[in-house]
Amino acid sequence: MNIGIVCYPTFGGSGVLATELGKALADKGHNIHFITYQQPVRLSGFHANIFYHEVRVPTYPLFDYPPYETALASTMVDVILNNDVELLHALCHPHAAAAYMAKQILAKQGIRIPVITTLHGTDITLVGRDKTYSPVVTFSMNESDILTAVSHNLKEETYKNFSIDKEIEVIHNFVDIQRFHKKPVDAFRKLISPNGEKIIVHASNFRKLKRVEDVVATFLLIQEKMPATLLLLGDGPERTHIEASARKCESHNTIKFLGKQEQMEDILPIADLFLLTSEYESFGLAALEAMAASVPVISTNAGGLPEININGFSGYMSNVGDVEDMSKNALLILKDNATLQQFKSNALAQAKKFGIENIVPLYEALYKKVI
Ligand code: GMT
Repeated sequence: MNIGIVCYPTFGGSGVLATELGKALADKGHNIHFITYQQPVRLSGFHANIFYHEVRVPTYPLFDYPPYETALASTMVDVILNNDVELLHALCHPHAAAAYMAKQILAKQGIRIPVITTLHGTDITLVGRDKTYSPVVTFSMNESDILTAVSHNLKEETYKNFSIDKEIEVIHNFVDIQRFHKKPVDAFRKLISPNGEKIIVHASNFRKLKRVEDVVATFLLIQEKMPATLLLLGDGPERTHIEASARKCESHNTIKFLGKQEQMEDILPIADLFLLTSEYESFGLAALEAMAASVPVISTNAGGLPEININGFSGYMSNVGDVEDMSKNALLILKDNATLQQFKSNALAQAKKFGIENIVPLYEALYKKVI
């Protein structure tokens, strides 16, 4: 099939989901056309079936806000006409609205282009719900030929917050186990933890909703009981102030900010524990990637997290903000090597349920159905 994928190219989970899906589909022989304003971060290297079409947004002195969606819809039309694209897969807001526009333009030329829209998270729960966007987001969801959500929780949230008159199919996010299930590099582990300190990792885009301050607070409580090092991966609006307050801690040398990292599969395998303290996650792709690297997860029980993290098996869950409980649970896992190894293998077993080979065929089946 010739498939157009429209997404944000950034480090956010939706960009990762779209890029990994595109790569997996390309490996299965489909032609994938990414239509976005920048090469997606995880789309490195050459693949004969993957094409990247950059959306260029010309500026003009009168435009305070260059019309991105117009440029996006026009690029979609151009790409579809010149590459025999058979369907568009949009990662919801604002891509579904632009896809609707492209679909209507092509309909006038007698060309039918079905649109599949995937709801993944903050596009719905935060941004899309805002009154400024909600009418367009609701309309474009209802006009999509097929709507999918990455968790049951997000499906329910969407029904609760929008007037949706069609079925939402749940297709969970997925992970490429082969990629993350790697042997930890001993030299790297030694560098981070020269005296065998436990390595605790968090990765996010440091938005308020991730509550990274709870990650640091949980870590400090763990550290009262055992030597540990915290690696904070990613960057975003909250990083500056969290970094400033971490510097004031007595043990600031054990908290390391590593910034944005593309090679998560090289870092995660050296970790003993992954912390995800978010106030909300529709799914929590970062936690799934950690589990695929055999890293147990201490998370909140918000949103879709209970659909992936199994309490007492792949890790533990606590109420949002309960850093005491999170640290107690972390210590339960880290208390001895046998327990840690058990949680590590449980985490991997749990991640395997979301293996790419189980999930990608579900999207393929939808594509076939809609074409
Ligand atoms: O929250 C992020 O880090 C980015 C965000 C996005 O919109 O790209 O992630 C959302 O989509 C991911 C992929 O489906 C989900 O795994 C994340 O849980 C979800 N984030 C939230 O809902 C807060």
